[in-house]
Amino acid sequence: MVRIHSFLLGALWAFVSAAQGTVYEIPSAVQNGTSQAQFTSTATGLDAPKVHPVNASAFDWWYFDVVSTDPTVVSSVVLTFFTSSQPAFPLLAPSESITVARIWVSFPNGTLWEASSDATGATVTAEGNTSSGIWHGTGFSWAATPAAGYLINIDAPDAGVKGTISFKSVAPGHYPCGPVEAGQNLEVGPHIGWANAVPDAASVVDLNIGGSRLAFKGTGYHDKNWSDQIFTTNVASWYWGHGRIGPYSIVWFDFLDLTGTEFVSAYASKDDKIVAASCTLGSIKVRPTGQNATYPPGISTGNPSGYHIDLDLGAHGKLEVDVSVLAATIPLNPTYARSVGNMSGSLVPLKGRATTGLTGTALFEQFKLT
Ligand SMILES: *[C@@H]1O[C@H](CO)[C@@H](O)[C@H](O)[C@H]1NC(C)=O
Ligand SMILES: *[C@@H]1O[C@H](CO)[C@@H](O)[C@H](O)[C@H]1NC(C)=O
Ligand SMILES: *[C@@H]1O[C@H](CO)[C@@H](O)[C@H](O)[C@H]1NC(C)=O
Ligand SMILES: *[C@@H]1O[C@H](CO)[C@@H](O)[C@H](O)[C@H]1NC(C)=O
Ligand SMILES: *[C@@H]1O[C@H](CO)[C@@H](O)[C@H](O)[C@H]1NC(C)=O
Ligand SMILES: *[C@@H]1O[C@H](CO)[C@@H](O)[C@H](O)[C@H]1NC(C)=O
Ligand SMILES: CC(=O)N[C@H]1CO[C@H](CO)[C@@H](O)[C@@H]1O
Repeated sequence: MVRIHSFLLGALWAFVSAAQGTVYEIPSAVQNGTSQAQFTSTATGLDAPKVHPVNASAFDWWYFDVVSTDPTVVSSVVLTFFTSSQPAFPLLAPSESITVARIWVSFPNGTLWEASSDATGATVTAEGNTSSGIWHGTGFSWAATPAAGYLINIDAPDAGVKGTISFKSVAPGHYPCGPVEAGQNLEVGPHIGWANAVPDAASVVDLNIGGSRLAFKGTGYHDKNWSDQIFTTNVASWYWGHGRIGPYSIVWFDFLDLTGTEFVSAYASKDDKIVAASCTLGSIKVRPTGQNATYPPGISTGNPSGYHIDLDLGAHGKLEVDVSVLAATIPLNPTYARSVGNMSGSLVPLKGRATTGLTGTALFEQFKLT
C-alpha cells in the first residue's frame, strides 16, 4: 500500500509511505515559509530528514568521512550530502540548488582535492534507523543494508570522481545525550540537531580521482546535522572529532554558543557496546594544546597544533587523549579547519594502574566564527 501525504503547504514537501520505508522528495529550490525541525527522537527514523521544508534559515545534511588507520599516511575522504540553504550555513558556496553533494579528499602525500555538484533534487529513503539517498544528476548516492552497512556510490564524471566507500559499523549509533531510543533530546546545542548513526566503522575507500587512485582502509563515520535557524546565530566555536584509540571508538564534541555557554557530547564504545554517551557538562572536556592554544578560540587566533581530551567512561574510569594535527584536509581559512591526526592516550581506571600507550588516528574539525 502506498499513501501520499501532503505536508505543510501542499507540494512543498511530499512523502510516500511504503513497505520499503519512507521516501522523502526534497526539491532543489529553497522553500518559502516556516521550517519545522525535529528535536526529540522517535522509535525509528534516526537517519531520516529532520527539517521540513528547508527554508532560507534551515539546513539538514548527511555527513560521511573516513580517515586512514595507518598513521604514516594522511589519506582521508569527507562527503556531505546537503539539503541546506546557503544563507543558513556560511561554508556553502552560493548556489541555485540547496541539494548539493560535496567531496573533499587528502591523498597519502597530503595533496588536497575537492569537488561539488548541484543536484536537481534529492530523494532520501528512511528505513528503520538507516537511510539511503540519491542526489539527482550528480552521480553521488548512498545506500544501507542492515548486514553490510552504508555504501556510497560515486559515478560523477563532471566532478571527476568514480568509486565506492563502504562503512561496516563497529560502534552503536547514539544521540547527543544517550543511546538510540525514543524520547531522546536531539539538540547538541541550541537548535543544533545531531544524530550519529555510525560513530565508527571498518571502512574501505576505493576512488579514481581524475586518473589518480585513492584506495585505503580506515576508520569511518556517519552522522547528520540540522537546524531551522542560521548556523552562525547559535554557534561561536566548536571542536568535534572522532577516531579509534586502543579498544575504544570515540566521538568528541565541545562547543560554545554566542553567550559563551558550553555544550558537550561524549561518546565511547568498546566491542560494539556503548561505554559512554552523555551531554552532561564534565562528561568530556576538549581544549586546544601546543601552538595557538587560545581558548576560547576566535577568528583572529591561529589553529592549534593539537587537542587534549578528558573523557569520563564511568565504571571504566577516565580516558585521557592527546590529539596531534598531522595534516589539514581543507585549505587554511580563518573560520573552519578540518584535519587528520594521531592520538595517544591512557585509560585511568577507578582503581589500580593506568593503561598507557593507547594510540590511533582521528579526523576532526574546529569552527571559530566570532
Ligand atoms: C517564494 O516566494 C517568492 C516571492 O513570492 C517566489 O518568487 C518564489 O517562487 C517562491 N518560492 C517557492 C519555492 O515557492
Ligand atoms: C524558517 O523557519 C524558521 C522556523 O520556523 C523560522 O524561524 C525562520 O524565520 C524561517 N526563515 C525564513 C527565511 O523564513
Ligand atoms: C601526491 O599525490 C597525488 C595523487 O596521487 C599526485 O597527483 C601528486 O603528484 C603527488 N605529489 C607529490 C609532490 O608527490
Ligand atoms: C532503532 O534502534 C533502536 C535502538 O537501538 C532499536 O530499539 C530499534 O529496534 C531500531 N529500529 C529498527 C527498525 O531497527
Ligand atoms: C598558529 O597560527 C599561525 C597564525 O595563524 C599559523 O601560521 C601557524 O601555522 C599556526 N600553527 C599551527 C600548528 O597550525
Ligand atoms: C604521530 O605520528 C607521527 C608521524 O608518524 C609520529 O612521529 C608521532 O610520534 C605520532 N604521535 C603520536 C601521539 O602517536
Ligand atoms: C556535532 C555535530 O553536529 N557534528 C557534525 C556537524 O557537521 C559537521 C560537518 O561540518 C560534521 O563534521 C560533524 O560531525
